[in-house]
Amino acid sequence: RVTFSWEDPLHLDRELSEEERMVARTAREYCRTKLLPRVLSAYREERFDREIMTEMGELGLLGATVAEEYGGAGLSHVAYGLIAREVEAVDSGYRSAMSVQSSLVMYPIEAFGTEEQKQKYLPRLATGEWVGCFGLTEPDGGSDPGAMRTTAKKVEGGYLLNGSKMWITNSPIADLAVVWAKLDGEIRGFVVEKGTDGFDCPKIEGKMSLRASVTGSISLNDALVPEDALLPNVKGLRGPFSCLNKARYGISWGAMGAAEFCWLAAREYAMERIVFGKPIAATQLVQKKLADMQTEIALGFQGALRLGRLLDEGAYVPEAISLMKRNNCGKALDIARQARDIHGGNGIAEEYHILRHAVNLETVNTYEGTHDVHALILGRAQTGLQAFY
Ligand code: TGC
Ligand code: FAD
Repeated sequence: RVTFSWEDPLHLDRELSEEERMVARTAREYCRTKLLPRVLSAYREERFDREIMTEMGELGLLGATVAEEYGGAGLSHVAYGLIAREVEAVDSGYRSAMSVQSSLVMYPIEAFGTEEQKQKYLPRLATGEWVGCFGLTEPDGGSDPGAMRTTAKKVEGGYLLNGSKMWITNSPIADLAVVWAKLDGEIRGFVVEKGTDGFDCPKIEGKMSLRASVTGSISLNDALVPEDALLPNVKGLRGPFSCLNKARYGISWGAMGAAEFCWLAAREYAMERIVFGKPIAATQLVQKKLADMQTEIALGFQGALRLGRLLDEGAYVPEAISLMKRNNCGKALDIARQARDIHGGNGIAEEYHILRHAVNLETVNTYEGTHDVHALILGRAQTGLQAFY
């Protein structure tokens, strides 16, 4: 007989395979024992510990869906989502590092690269020996990547890249960048290796959000890359958007992981905090907030799970991905803010972790397509009317 479980009201756990449960356990153990203890100082010091990538690589947490022959884990999209959930329960910045490597760097090389590119890059990225970044956004407006100004020009022996990219996760520590540029007016992907003349990735300092993730820009000044730097098997916006599909899907799990952490912490705090002679958990207003959190998290995970199963079936569902990315990021941000409120003044103290999650989720709600841009994607899909321009 199935009984009500307040922590897992829709019995997500029963929907998972034994392998998926095992992956989730491995990720949870690592995140709680290795990531959680270092996150406060990392956040305070605006620092990303490079060795996190090697640790994740050792556990098979990078390139979860990438084929085993290339060093990936060959797991389901659902398993990848469960990893994102556990990592983001600690910090959205750590999940960023993991999902950029997996979805935005390894995926395009696997999907659009040559056999030589796959053999050269994927095993090193899977172990975390190399770190990658993804350069799509430019300083003049990230929501409209079709308007990018970065160019590639065919020259003797390769391509000359010129332009700049902004807000690029991992770029200052990256060994390679997947850069999107217009070649004869058409968007193409290039793998640019660290050390290329004219290729620089300065760090962006002073972020108030996602401080445990390293973010930089990319500048390309007559950066000459060899002919085999081009990802040959995709042209147009479909290239970068295909990568975003994977990353946005993972974020729909990750954001709920952060929300779940905040909800559980708020419940525990409310049970113990005595005000006006009773636990605040015994007040109607607090119980309503907890019920709202529980409901949105249970629904958010079910939606992410359904989406993962669709992706595992090979369905092409970018609008459904927009729906879940938008819903889960927006709801997670609301939940983190409510959890902060339940914690009263303590909610702003770093050791409670709540405000850090809320402030991180401000970024998560913006990158990979803002909340409103995903509304416009969904609006266009149901009306057939374009509202971007
Ligand atoms: P549109 O006319 O809609 O489409 C142009 C071409 O692209 C194809 N396409 C897709 N293909 C695959 N998957 C998708 N999701 C796709 N969406 C569109 C489409 O079929 C078409 O192909 P073709 O062959 O007909 O030419 O293009 P648009 O310019 O009107 O697009 C508008 C809009 C708003 C949907 C799009 O520009 C958009 O999504 N903007 C948001 C940009 C964004 O999400 N940037 C993210 C940067 S990366 C990042 O933030 C990483 S943070 C990571 C971390 O740290 O975790
Ligand atoms: P803009 O596009 O200038 O949008 C500003 C505001 O205008 C938003 O509210 C938006 O919703 C609204 N808006 C825009 N167009 C419309 C419209 N037609 N109708 C109504 N409202 C509209 N990018 C990468 O390529 N790689 C990365 O690794 C990466 N990592 C990131 C890490 C961090 C910490 C951050 C903050 C960003 C990162 N990004 C990355 C960039 C991110 O994807 C962009 O910030 C995002 O796509 C929004 O672009 P923008 O910041 O230029 O905002």
